[in-house]
Amino acid sequence: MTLSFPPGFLWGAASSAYQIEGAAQEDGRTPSIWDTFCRTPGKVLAGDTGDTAIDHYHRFRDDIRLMAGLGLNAYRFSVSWPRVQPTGRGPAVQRGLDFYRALVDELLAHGIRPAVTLYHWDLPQELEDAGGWPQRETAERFAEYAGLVAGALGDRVDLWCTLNEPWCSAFLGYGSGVHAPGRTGREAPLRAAHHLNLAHGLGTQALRAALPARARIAICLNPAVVRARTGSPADLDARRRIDALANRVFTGPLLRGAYPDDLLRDTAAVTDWSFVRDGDLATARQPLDALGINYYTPSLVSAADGEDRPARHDGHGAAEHSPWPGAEHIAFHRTPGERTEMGWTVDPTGLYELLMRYSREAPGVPLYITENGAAYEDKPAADGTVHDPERIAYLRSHLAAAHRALTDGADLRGYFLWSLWDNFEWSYGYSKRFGAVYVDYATQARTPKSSARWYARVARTGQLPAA
Ligand code: PNW
Repeated sequence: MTLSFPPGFLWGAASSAYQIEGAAQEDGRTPSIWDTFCRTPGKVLAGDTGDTAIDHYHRFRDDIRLMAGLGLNAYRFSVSWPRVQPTGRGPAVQRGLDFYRALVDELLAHGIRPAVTLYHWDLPQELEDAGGWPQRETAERFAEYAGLVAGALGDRVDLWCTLNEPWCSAFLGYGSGVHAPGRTGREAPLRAAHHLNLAHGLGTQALRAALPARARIAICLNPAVVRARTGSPADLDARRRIDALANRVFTGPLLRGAYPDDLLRDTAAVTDWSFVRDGDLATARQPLDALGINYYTPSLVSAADGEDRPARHDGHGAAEHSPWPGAEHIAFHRTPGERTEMGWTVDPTGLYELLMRYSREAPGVPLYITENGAAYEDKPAADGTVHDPERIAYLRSHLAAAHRALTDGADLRGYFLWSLWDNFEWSYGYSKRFGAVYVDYATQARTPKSSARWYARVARTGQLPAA
């Protein structure tokens, strides 16, 4: 059966600055924590960096033409903080802002709605040197930066996202250390999470002050779908603890203005939370115009003592350090079923569950799927075409799950495929391909895969055909 999506539904794709732009040393851009991390031996597979990436900085006009040819009506990209404000402080660099204005103009000229993410993990290195996200000042600097970008793009962008996946910034960046800046610790990720919540609040205030009333401000979370291996009280408690550290550590402050009591109890041996100052939680809880949900795969946990190590939060190797402060004893298990090239199980029901959960927890707040997609081992055939039926099946099943959530009352407004092009996949470098468009990194040639053509048809018609 063909499934119809509502008129006005956004059909987009998502990307982030460091993963696609390249031009790392051009026009006044300075290093971010990812430039530094990539130069630290052993952190990124094969020593890959985003120095050139897919050279989108120079090829954006062609890239947008291709996007328009695929019939997309929205595009989510991120602004590189060190391109706009190289030291993380002080005035903006005009050439940096000019790039994003030109990009936005090109999108609008092709009828594509821009959705801007302010922070997709590329903190200016100078701010990390001053302490990074575990320090309060970083949240204040973020609000200032948000105001600069809003001043430059506010007349033509009406969809804004403050932070992308603050869980990854806090817990992979300062807990397990598999993401930049590669620090490990137990209290540091919780301090970072708090300052990210504060940054969202202060940043939203700065955006509201600078943007016209029609602007819509959101945050993009990667909520974990946490399943317990058995129904035993111990396994259910493991699920509760991971849910607190993965999800409610953000949605508590953002939606309710408080950290959950069970989280405070679970982490009492790690921190006294004295870095939370009066008023911070009220600041974090700003009215949200939308909530972005990034979803790839669920997690399966048990209270058992770590026989079967996590496949999921490991960077490209085995994480030596747990990203779960106070819950290090909890075991993560491989979920049953078919897997993508990341080793992530294909489980569209997880997406349905998230959409229904956040419909309940954030009543009245429109939802967007701001990332969803899969990596597969794509290879061009002899005639140069790239055939990726697994990706089509992945997208189809997840769009069907999204449709089911719509039918069941979720206020879902759009879907952004991760990602339009193959790109720099963080600690995996260029070894994992998430694109609907194949990129030959030697020539920078772009070749739409069969999934791009399939998705284009869905986007153009608003109809999901039966398999
Ligand atoms: C997200 N984890 O990253 C990001 O927003 C994208 O930039 C990225 O390319 C995409 O998903 C695919 O990985 C994640 O270990 C990276 O839980 C790691 C995790 C989650 C999300």
